[in-house]
Amino acid sequence: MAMLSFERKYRVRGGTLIGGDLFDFWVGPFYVGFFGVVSIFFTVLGTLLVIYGAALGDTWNIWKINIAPPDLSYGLALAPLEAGGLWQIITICAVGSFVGWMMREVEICRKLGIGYHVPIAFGVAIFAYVTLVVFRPLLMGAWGHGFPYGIFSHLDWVSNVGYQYLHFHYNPAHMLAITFFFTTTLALALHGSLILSAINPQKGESVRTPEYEDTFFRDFIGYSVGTVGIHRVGLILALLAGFWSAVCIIISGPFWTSSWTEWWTWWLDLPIWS
Ligand code: 07D
Ligand code: U10
Repeated sequence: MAMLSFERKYRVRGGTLIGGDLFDFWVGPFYVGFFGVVSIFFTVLGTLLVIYGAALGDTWNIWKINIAPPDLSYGLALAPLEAGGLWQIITICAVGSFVGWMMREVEICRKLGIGYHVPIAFGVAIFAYVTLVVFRPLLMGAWGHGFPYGIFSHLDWVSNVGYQYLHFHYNPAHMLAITFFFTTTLALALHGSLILSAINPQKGESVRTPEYEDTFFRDFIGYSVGTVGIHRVGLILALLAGFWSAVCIIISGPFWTSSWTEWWTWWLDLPIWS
């Protein structure tokens, strides 16, 4: 089917969550929708505020531009614009833009009658971000605990916060998150290479069916998770990576204040040793 004729078939009105027919149209290839407008609004405003914040700072070096959150002394209050207030408004814009983007995905799913897997997956990424800049600062009593918006500055923040707990590698949830991130790349490497090996043959050779893919893994490791299954595995691994990332940072401070190496003394304290 030519691109335009299939677009005509699938681009149906309705399925919107808010506003009815308002903004229920496409601009070129992009669906707009109420949430598209919301997302673009916050993205443009947030970006302009970042540029304004950079102009207030002392560098245009892209690596060093930094929009810092308020000093801890402001607690959970609003801060003056140039003393962290910009960071606070930019954070609102970021959350508005990400959530708008996710809701736009929901509306497109509704139009197409497909599952909500994509917006749910994006929701987990948003959850990790909101944990860093909203939930943890709220629990710790100051917006100053959010991370600064800047390339080097956010790296410095990660390093400093990591060393506040002496050795962040010993954080068990951080271990899990990293394990899931790495396992996700393993799963995608296996899946991408398996698919290409079967459906991208040399000239003159035929494309192989999914049975060949199954058989490769049955011969190789005695088990195949299957063509639908590998996508379930991939999605759940990736979502758990984001989820445990959020957990690893929310427990650092609000629920565990000493070094993460010390957490492991529960092992030495087990009654079986005495
Ligand atoms: C947060 C992203 C959400 C994204 C959204 C969308 C746009 C649009 C558009 C450019 C969750 C954004 C969209 C902006 C842009 C255009 C076109 C995803 C998020 C909503 N660590 N560590 C993690 C490793 C160490 C520390 C996570 C590894 C040290 C702290 C992950 C190592 C110390 C924190 C991770 C390692 C330390 C983390 C990050 C190795 C420092 C966190 C991924 C090999 C001395 C952070 C929730 C993430 C976290 C985090 C990995 C080492 C400290 C698991 C592999 C030992 C303080 N570390 N780390 O969160 O959990 O993804 O945040 O050494 O806060 Mg760590
Ligand atoms: C493909 C395909 C396709 C198919 C296919 C396939 C690719 C076309 C046709 C083929 C695919 C498959 C066959 C599937 C492939 C599978 C994968 C890619 C990977 C899947 C992996 C999983 C589902 C599981 C991953 C699990 C993870 C990441 C979590 C693991 C966690 C741990 C090991 C624990 C880590 C320890 C931590 C964090 C410390 C904290 C500890 C505690 C909280 C308590 C427990 C700890 C102790 C008590 C300490 C003591 C420790 C001990 C004793 C050691 C324990 C050691 C362990 C290892 C557990 O394309 O389509 O179809 O078929």
